[in-house]
Amino acid sequence: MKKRVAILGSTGSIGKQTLDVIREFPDKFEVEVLTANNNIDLLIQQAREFVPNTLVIANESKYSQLTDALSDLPIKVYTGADAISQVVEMDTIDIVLTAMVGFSGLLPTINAIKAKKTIALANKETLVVAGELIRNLALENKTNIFPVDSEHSAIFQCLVGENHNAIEKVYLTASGGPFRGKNLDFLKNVTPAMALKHPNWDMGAKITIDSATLMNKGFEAIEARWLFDLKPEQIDIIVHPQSIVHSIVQFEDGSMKAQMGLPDMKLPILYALSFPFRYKAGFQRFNFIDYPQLSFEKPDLENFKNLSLAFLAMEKGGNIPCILNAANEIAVNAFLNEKIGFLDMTDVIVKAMDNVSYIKNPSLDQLINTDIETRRYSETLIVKIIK
Ligand code: MN3
Repeated sequence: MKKRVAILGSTGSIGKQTLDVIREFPDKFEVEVLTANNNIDLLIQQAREFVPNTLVIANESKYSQLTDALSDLPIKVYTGADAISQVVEMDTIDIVLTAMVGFSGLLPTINAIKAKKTIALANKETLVVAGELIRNLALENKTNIFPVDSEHSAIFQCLVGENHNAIEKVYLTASGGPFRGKNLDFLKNVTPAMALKHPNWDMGAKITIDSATLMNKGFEAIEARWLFDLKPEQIDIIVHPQSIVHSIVQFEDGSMKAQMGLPDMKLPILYALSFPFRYKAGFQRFNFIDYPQLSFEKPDLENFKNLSLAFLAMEKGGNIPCILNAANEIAVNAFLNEKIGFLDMTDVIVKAMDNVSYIKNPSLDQLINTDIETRRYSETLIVKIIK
């Protein structure tokens, strides 16, 4: 039996790489649903190649163009953000790969879990915003969430076979991003073009900026907390510029297991789809001679304050991680549009965390409101910075 896959966000970086993986294993996987926000040309091309059961284009103004282009194929086409949340409930889906960017991944993921679908989670913001809620929902519905994020896939792979052996600590590795070793004087003049050049990983714009500020690693700490049921103090960040060791688990006897490989997202994507099996794949192999030294160092919290902000948000809990995420989304967007500087992003997030009202045990509705309120507030901060 082939696994029938729904890919939410198929035209983004992870979505495209997931289709690359599926193309390599036509006897193992089948594309059942593809969704995209705007990129209709690529979505049409993907639909022609994989002929899924159903497509969703979030942007309603592109619906008729999409249906016209595919009128010769037996594909159901829907539009709107609500449609994305609804299609994940389809009986014919075995696994939902969530590769949307930011807060938009939350509601479809919740619906997929309620429909008892296995989740391959690439949208880390879902766990940043509502980790506790998602974790409880997954336990309640007896649904597995398999990580696609490379660090979390590494931890997951280290845990296979350990059954009930407790984790003492996890070390999430970080490349350090393109500005490792730089100080605030340098960082204040960083442009979007400079920040979009990541040394090791080829990713979408939003996550590449998050990697440059180290916010991405902070998000990943929160993601790890909820995926693996850890306390904040059990999570450590270690900078490893070569991105070969993808993360490390330390057990209670002191033993450490690491998962290694060349930085290629196709590997964690395949593992999330193929678990518990490993399929023979032709991915490029690691060569020790190319990497005579693997190095490790402490993260620079003085110059990269976003990482500390994420840990602070994780420790405070409640709706603070949701505020962190929403302020960050607005700040990253403003930075990419050259409205604010690289370091201004941190200021926006700090002010939002200080000023948006705190809720200790937020419901889903309260999280949705926190997201809206934080976006609104952050936009007013950006207007002030521009003046
Ligand atoms: Mn990662």
